[in-house]
Amino acid sequence: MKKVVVVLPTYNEKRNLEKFIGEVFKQENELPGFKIEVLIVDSSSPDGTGELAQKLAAKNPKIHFLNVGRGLGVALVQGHQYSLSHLKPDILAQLDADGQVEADVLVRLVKAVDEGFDLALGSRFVEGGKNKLSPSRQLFSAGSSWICRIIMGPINIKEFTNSARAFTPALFKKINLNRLPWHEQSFIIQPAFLNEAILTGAKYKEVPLVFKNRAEGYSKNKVVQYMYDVITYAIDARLHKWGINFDFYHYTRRARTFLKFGTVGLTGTLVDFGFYNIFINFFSIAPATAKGFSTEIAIINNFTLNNVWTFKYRKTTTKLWQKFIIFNIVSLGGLAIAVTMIKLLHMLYGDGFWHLGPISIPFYNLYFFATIPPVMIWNFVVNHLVTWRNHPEQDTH
Ligand SMILES: Nc1nc2c(ncn2[C@@H]2O[C@H](COP(=O)(O)OP(=O)(O)OP(=O)(O)O)[C@@H](O)[C@H]2O)c(=O)[nH]1
Ligand SMILES: [Mg+2]
Repeated sequence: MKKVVVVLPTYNEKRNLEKFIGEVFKQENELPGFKIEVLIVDSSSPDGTGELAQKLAAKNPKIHFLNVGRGLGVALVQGHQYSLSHLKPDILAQLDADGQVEADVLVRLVKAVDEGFDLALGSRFVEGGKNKLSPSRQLFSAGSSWICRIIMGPINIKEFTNSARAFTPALFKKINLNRLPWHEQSFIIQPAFLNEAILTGAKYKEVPLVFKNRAEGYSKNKVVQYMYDVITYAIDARLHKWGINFDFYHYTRRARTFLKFGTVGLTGTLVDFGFYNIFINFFSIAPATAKGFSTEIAIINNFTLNNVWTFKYRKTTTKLWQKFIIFNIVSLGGLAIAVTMIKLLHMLYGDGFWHLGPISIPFYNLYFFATIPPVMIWNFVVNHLVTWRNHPEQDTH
């Protein structure tokens, strides 16, 4: 009898878990010569999934339990490591525990590995596969895989982002865990694991998979963030294949807060410009007064967006109104930097035009653009270090 150990990562899946395990075990009927065991890998779910899993494991020797830190990558990698060191599997497998994937994919995955493939991939996009999600989620899953196919390769793989997989212990041991971003709290583990597996020379096969909407619980996938991760990871992997070992994924992930801040700054500039024009044209307000009001509206816009988006994850000790006052002072500092810079540049270069083919750009506009990078850096650094200063020890969970 050969043994398949299926890793089931769970985070708040109490209402889905037991039913899904039942469905996984049913697949034994279609897999003569194999016995199935499951390893539930939970990250201290607040809904009590871990307690339920421990109860199930105590009742059934084919159910195992492991608690790990947060993140899908941590759950999958440490799950398989535990499986190898404690459960002696012939085949390693993994499935989402929320029941979105029809469990019969396991039969096709295991058979493919048994036929001699090192890695079998569940895929919604091969013949027989189905994606029953909402149209927007379908676009998102198809888009992520296309980005991987084109930028990272190989082009012949149709689905990069699904968790349903089976592979040999030998392949898992060959994966370069140092290059795999498995510590990140991101679903990037799926395309990244696949990429690293292929770099080891793994023979792979895609098998059809049916993917449904969730019956219970909620999604832990953050769509926009995931898209960003997929694009930057795919570029990283492409550079690596070309022999350029620059940790693009790592650095762009670290730079994410800065990029969000820059995006907010851009919306602020548009708001400032828009209101400035509205006040002058529709309310006949004098330009200087209009600028005062439009800038303050832009400051409120930027403050709100930075608070609910850019720095949302920060645990701060200051109150909202205190942050707002500091933010205004910081913005005034930025204004002072910009005014000083323009004054200096004007003293140095005076008035004139920069001729760019048929277009002539007045120097005063060049001065304007020159102020953007230093002011943005000033605003970012001070708001990062003061306004939304992170105090992780405030986190009581
Ligand atoms: N152990 C562990 N499991 C996780 C973590 N995050 C997600 N999971 C599990 O990974 C699987 C996939 O997560 P989902 O939230 O279902 O993501 P998804 O299937 O892409 O999104 P939906 O289609 O909206 O469900 C589920 O079984 C989750 O419970 C985590 O931090 N730790
Ligand atoms: Mg899911």
